[in-house]
Amino acid sequence: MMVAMSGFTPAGAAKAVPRAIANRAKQIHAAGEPFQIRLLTGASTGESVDERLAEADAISWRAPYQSSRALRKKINSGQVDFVDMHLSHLPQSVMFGHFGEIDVAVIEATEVTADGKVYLTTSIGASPTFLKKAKKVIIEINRAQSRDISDMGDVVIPNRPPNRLSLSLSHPLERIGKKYAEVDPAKIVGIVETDQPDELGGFTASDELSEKIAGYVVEFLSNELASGRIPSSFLPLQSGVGNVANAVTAGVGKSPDIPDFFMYTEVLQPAPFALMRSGRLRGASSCGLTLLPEQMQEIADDIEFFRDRIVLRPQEISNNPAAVRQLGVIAMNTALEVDLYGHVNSTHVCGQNIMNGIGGSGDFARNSYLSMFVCPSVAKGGKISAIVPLCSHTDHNEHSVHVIVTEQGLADLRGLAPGERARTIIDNCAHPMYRDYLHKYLDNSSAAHIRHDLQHCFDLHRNFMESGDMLG
Ligand code: 0RQ
Repeated sequence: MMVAMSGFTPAGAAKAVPRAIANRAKQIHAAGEPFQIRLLTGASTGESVDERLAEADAISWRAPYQSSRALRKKINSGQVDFVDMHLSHLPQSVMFGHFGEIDVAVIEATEVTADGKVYLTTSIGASPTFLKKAKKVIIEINRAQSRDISDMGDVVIPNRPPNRLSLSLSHPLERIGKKYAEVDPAKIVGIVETDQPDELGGFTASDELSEKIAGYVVEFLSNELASGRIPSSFLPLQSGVGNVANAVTAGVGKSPDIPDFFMYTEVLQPAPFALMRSGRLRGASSCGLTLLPEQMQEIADDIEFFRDRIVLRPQEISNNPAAVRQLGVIAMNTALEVDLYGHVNSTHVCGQNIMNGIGGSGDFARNSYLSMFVCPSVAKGGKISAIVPLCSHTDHNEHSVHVIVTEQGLADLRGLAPGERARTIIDNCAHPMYRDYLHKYLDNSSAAHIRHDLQHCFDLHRNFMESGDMLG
C-alpha cells in the first residue's frame, strides 16, 4: 500500500498509528510473512514514523525527505528505495498522480468535524492534499496539541494546470486560504486519540564556529543594506535547518544594523522564534513549528500574541517558487560541499550515501533575491574539505548560488566569471590546510571557460574513501 502520513519535521507528524504499524510488521515478519508499505510524508518526521518503521523493516519505498538514522542506513545499503524531491513539488506530484493512488492517509489533527473540516496541528505539510487524494483516511486526534494552534493554518490547494491561478501573496503574513483542511467524511475509517507531544529533537547550542559564520553573514547583509542593494525596510529571510542556520538568524536578530524583519520559511526554529517577543522578528510564514517544548507551551499560553504573527501553510505555498521570487526572500541554506565554481552538494557524501535530502533548499535557493549557502570549511576534524574541485553530487548549480560562507570568510560570487569564482572561493572560504592543493589543482588544469582536470577532479574524494583523509 501507498501510505501518506502527516508531518513536516517532527512537527505534526503521526505518532500512534505508525508505532502500531511497526509493531504489526514485526509480528508478521516473525511469522515468516512479508509486510512493507510505501511511505509519503511532508518532509522528515518524528521518531514514531521513520525511525520505528525503518527499525521494523516496514518501509520498501520512501519520499520526499528524511533525517532518520535507521532509515538512512537502510537507504544507503539498498534496502529501501528513496526518492529525494523538492518539497514544494510533493503535494502537486500526489495531485497529478505521479505516485499512483494513495491507499491510506494518516493525519494528525486537533479536531475533525462531521462535515469534514480537519484542523491540523503544528505543521500543515502535504496533509491537505493527502486528505483529498487518499482512498481511506485515519485521523489521529492529538489532545497534547493546543486547539488554538490549528487557527494558525492557512490552507489552500492550487488548482491543477491549466486552471491554476497566480498566487496573490504580497506579504509574508497575508492569509489566502482557510484555517482547516477538508476531507470527505465517508473516507474516514478510523479516529485514533493520542496525547503524545511532537517528538522534537534536542537543539545544540550555537558554537564558536557557527557564530563566526553568522558574523560574516550579518556583516554582508549590513553592507548590502547600506549600499541600497537590499531595500532599507529589509526583505523576508528563509533559513534552513540546523545549528548554523539557527546561529545566523540569532546573529541577524542581535545586529543593530538590520531592521526588524519577517521570515518566509519552511521551518520555524527556536532562535528566530525567540526574537518574536522583542519584536525583532515581526512575524513568520512557515510550514511547521520545529520549536523547543517550552516554546510550544509559550504559544499555547499566549495564543493572542502569536496568532497574528505566525501563519502555517502547506509546503507548496510555504516553499512556492513564485512566492519566493515575488516576496524577494533572502535564502540561507546549508551545504555539505561546494566546488570551485559554486555548485553545491547538500545531500550525498562522496556522491553516494544520502545524508537527509534536498528538502526545501532548492525551492528557495533557485528563486530567492539572494541565495546564500553556509557550512564549516572542514568536517571530521579536517579530514574532509567542504571546498572541493568538483562536487561529487550537485543539488544547487552555479546559477542558483550567489554567496558561500564558511568560518574562514565569505565569497560573494555575483558577477564573477568561473576563474574569478574559483580563486575567491579558495581564498575566502577554503580551510588554509587545503588552499595550496586547490590552487595547484586550478593551475594544473588546462585553460578553458571552466578549468578542470578530469583525471584528478575527484582525488580528494578518492583519498577519503581509501584512507579516511582527503589529503591522503
Ligand atoms: O556528521 O553528525 O556524523 O558528525 O555531516 O553536518 O555540520 O552538523 O551540519 O546538521 O546543519 O547538516 C547539509 C546535512 C548539514 C543539512 C546538512 C557531516 C558532518 C556531520 C552534519 P556527524 P553538520 P547540519 C530545510 C532545508 C539539506 C536540506 C535542507 C541538510 C553531518 O543542513 O540536510 O537544507 N540540508 N533543507 O561531519 C561528509 C562532507 C561533510 C560531511 C559535513 N563534505 N562530507 N560528511 N559532513 N560535511 C529543512 C527541510 O527541508 C525540512
